[in-house]
Amino acid sequence: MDDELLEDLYYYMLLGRYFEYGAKENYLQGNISGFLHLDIGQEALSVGAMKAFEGDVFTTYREHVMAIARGISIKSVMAELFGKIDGVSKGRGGSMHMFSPELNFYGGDAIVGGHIPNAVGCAYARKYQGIDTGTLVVFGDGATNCGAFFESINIASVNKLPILFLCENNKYAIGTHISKVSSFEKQAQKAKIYMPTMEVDGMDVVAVYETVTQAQGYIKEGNGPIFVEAMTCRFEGHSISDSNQYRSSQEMELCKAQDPIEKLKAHINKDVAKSLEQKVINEIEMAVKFAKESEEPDIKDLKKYMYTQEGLKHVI
Ligand SMILES: Cc1ncc(C[n+]2csc(CCOP(=O)(O)OP(=O)(O)O)c2C)c(N)n1
Ligand SMILES: [Mg+2]
Repeated sequence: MDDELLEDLYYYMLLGRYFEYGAKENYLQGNISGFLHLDIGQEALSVGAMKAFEGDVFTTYREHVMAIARGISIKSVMAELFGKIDGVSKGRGGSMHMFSPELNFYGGDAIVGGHIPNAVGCAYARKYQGIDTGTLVVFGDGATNCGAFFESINIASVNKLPILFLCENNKYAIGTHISKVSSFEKQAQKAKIYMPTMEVDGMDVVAVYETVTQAQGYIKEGNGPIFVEAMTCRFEGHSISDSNQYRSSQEMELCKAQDPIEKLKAHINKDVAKSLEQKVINEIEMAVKFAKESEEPDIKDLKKYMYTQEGLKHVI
């Protein structure tokens, strides 16, 4: 991998990490309300996958960093968290609903596993249209216990749909350890009778980038669906209101020792790393300022955008 790409991956992981720090701080100050699921620790997966994959993307609710790595500006992601009109979803979606049809990014879903059938429908449409770039759907380990997941892998397999199922296995669904709700530690076990599966270290951005590139190559050749499982680890509680007390300090130490940003930093020129960090800090400050200064949506527009409008033309 060349230095330019490595620096780009590093920059986006750092931007994502500082974005989440900014979001957390502003939530605690009362500037952001509603749900907030932070991606701190899981940036390698979010950035590696978004940078590698070219087609349509459906994500989980833990999606700020994916939205940013996909190309949505940090100003409009931050303004969305603040519920302001300059937000990417015009302040109507919040943390779990970043949506940009221009970037083929159909965002998160508050219903665990609910977006997986939507992504399968999109892959079906793309196959019908003769578009081969494929659809990427990202979901957690917990989502693989939903009926919708099993129905989706079955339909994708029987129709040989161009879809990449990417499981973000952080071993927890809120505070429930995977061993209590899943017969398998590795969720690929559930998919492998339907399609080929791959496993990747989700704390290594280069490995994620390369694996997703390879998996996209497979679906582009018309082979049908593929399942990738990325083993990862979140550094914070499930959401801002979860104090993470169900994980021991020893478990957290092991988790943080795998910090994907620190791992990549060792391969980045020191001066470059330093200047990127300063750039990121300035950008986040500007994004917060932008979000604070942006207007609240007008109450008279409450029903606007509820039914089909311009944007949806890009989807179908
Ligand atoms: C259908 C449904 N059931 C339950 C919930 C509550 N809930 C929100 S997140 C979550 C855990 C999901 O865990 P996982 O899929 O592993 O994703 P992670 O948060 O670890 O990224 C649950 C049970 C929900 N939002 N939707
Ligand atoms: Mg999980």
